[in-house]
Amino acid sequence: MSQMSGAEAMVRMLQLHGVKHIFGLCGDTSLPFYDALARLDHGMQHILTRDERSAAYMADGYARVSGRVGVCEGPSGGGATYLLPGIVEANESSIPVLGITTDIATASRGRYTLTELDQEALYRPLTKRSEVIDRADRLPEAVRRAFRAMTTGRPGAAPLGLPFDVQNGQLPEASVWAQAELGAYPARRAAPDADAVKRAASVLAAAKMPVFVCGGGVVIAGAEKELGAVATLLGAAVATTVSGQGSLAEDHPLCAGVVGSNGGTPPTRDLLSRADLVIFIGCRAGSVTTERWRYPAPEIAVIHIDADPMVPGAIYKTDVAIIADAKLTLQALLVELNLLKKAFNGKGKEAVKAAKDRKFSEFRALAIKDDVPILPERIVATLQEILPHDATVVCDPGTPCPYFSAYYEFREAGRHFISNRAHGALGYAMAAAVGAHFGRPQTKTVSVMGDGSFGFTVGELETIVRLRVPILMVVISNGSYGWIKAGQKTGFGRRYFSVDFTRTDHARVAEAFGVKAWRVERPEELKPALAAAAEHGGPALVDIITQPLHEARAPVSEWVA
Ligand SMILES: Cc1ncc(C[n+]2csc(CCOP(=O)(O)OP(=O)(O)O)c2C)c(N)n1
Repeated sequence: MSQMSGAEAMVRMLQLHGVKHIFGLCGDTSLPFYDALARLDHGMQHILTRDERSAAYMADGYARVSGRVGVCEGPSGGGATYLLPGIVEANESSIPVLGITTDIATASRGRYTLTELDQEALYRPLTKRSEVIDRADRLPEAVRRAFRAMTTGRPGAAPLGLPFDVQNGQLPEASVWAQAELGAYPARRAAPDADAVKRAASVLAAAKMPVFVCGGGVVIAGAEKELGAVATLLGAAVATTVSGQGSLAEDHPLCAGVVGSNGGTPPTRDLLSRADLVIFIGCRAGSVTTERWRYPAPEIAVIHIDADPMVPGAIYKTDVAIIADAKLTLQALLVELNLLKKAFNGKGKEAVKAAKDRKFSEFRALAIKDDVPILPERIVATLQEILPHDATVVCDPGTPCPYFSAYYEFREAGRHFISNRAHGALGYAMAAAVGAHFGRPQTKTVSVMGDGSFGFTVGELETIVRLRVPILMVVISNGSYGWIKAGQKTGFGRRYFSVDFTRTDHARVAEAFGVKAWRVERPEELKPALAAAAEHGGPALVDIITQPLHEARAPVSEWVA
């Protein structure tokens, strides 16, 4: 029987699952794996990063736009701990990311070996499945297990530890096989219970003003078309969470936009408050979406559709819970609703128009102002003017996330907005935008970051230049950890403490790495600079001296979520 090494088998297993890109950083325990990547003809591109945190965020951004598992890798010890933030974010955001962490040899365990770490235990509470592969001949089934875990049910992350001796061990070639469909998500969709769908249809038929609140689950399930059809039949408004943007095109007459404390505005909150039934889809109804469980009101009637059985009923008493894939459920619901032969009028169009007119007239009044420093509203409006409809915008926490959630209209359904809403760690957007570019290279990818976030991730500019990644980077420069400063202003009597830092010249930093860069201080310079940067064929960065968040009219109702 012909044999291959564990390292070779890992490469082949990734290939068989349709992996095309691996984001990672080298290490001594990874040498056999890297050698197998160097020797074999596999058609995968390895993207060398400058920090494992970035590698995991890249894999996350890649998975979000491509619909495929994102793969990142790093060595034992510091590699495994640095990979962790991105793997946790992906897991909590229901995004399949495979984290390969190479490890010391199994025989060296317990002997104070440099970089030794219990990787299985480290990741176990934070991922769908955590495993360190202890024997080369068990490697193929462990990889298959990880892919099954990541892409079925609620998608999530799965780390795989790959000890040095397992990489060098031998296994039969015949055991190396995969089911390629598990490389994409959601795989093996679960159909809804027919009785529950019937009950949901009758509850919907009795409602006067049903409103959908869609989380990330609609886009993850690729259920945008089905959602549009059901909402149109019902005439029901569709609101989204920050992660749910793209559930419906935002210029659709039924799309109310984002609700919640981060990107929601009083007009959208008022719309939601008028509902007599809320249909949550792929949405955990968490603190941000519901403004700490106040909107919608706790006594509202609820239909909840989710792939995770623990979600419906966690916060709101639920009239009908459907544990299934969102696309299949909406398809079934459309059939049931049509059988009722009823003319529905969910009052969505009028309510959405009134809410949006109010929201955008307030926004436009600020967006045209010539204030110095430049207002965040003006930055959003200018990017809206110059970017193509199919662009992907990746936002960090701070100023970018609420502003783009509230006011940027993503005019195509699907994944065009990305933010790390599970943990909101600073320093996500630059790396996630790199991953998103590799996942969908034919469209423009933009990352919008605070200057705090830029500081977390600046080293990755080298990766971006080395690989000529043509993303547009925008830095909102305000010389402070603005979100926290705003919290000190509103909740702690303006006692500003340890939130300000020196302003960096981000454009010059970028230029030193070889990135084409612009620094913008005056509003009239903004559009020409952003347009030139967006059209520039290579990596580009625009550093914008911006109104500090604590002085802005931010679409944020609570600074502590
Ligand atoms: C890793 C990490 N540490 C701390 C925080 C807490 N935090 C949330 S927003 C914020 C300030 C963000 O500052 P910046 O990136 O400059 O954006 P701004 O708010 O000024 O627009 C901080 C420190 C966080 N989200 N992530």
